[in-house]
Amino acid sequence: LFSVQEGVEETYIMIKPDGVQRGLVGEIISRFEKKGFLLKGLKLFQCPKELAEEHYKDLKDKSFYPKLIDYITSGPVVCMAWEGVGVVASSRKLIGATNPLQAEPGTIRGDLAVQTGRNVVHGSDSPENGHREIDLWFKEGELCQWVPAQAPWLR
Ligand code: FUP
Repeated sequence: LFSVQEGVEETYIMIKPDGVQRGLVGEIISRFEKKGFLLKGLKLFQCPKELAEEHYKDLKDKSFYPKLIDYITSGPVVCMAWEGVGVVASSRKLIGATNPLQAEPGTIRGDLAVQTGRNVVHGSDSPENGHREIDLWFKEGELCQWVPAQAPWLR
């Protein structure tokens, strides 16, 4: 047994307010846990408007932007940092297409959502954005560096 270090990335995953209100928190966390990624940070958080605007700044000019900001700030979200080999692209696969009606069955959005504007979960779209978003949503001291006991079997 050996530990694979190459290609280790981190990604920011967030359960959006509809996921929290619908009681899907455990189900969604479970999919990342079972896949074998490593949870580095986790909190329930009421997002201030300024933070939502910074997170989605690239979408500022889109017609749906004001509604998106209202949605993300409408109730608590669950913020997570996950680590693993290829975790950014793999998480996007686990999450599924932006429009849940186009998301494959077996993906989180494919199984649990219907509307693009209520698509239950966010995942960073690149390793660079993974770092940017984890820095944005977590303060120093909120992330744990740890090695799980079963690491040799997964990593
Ligand atoms: P994704 O990376 O799958 O979260 O998708 P985007 O970054 O393109 O979009 C971010 C969020 O904007 C989506 F999760 C939902 C919202 N959105 C809309 O409300 N309408 C659209 O047409 C596209 C995105």
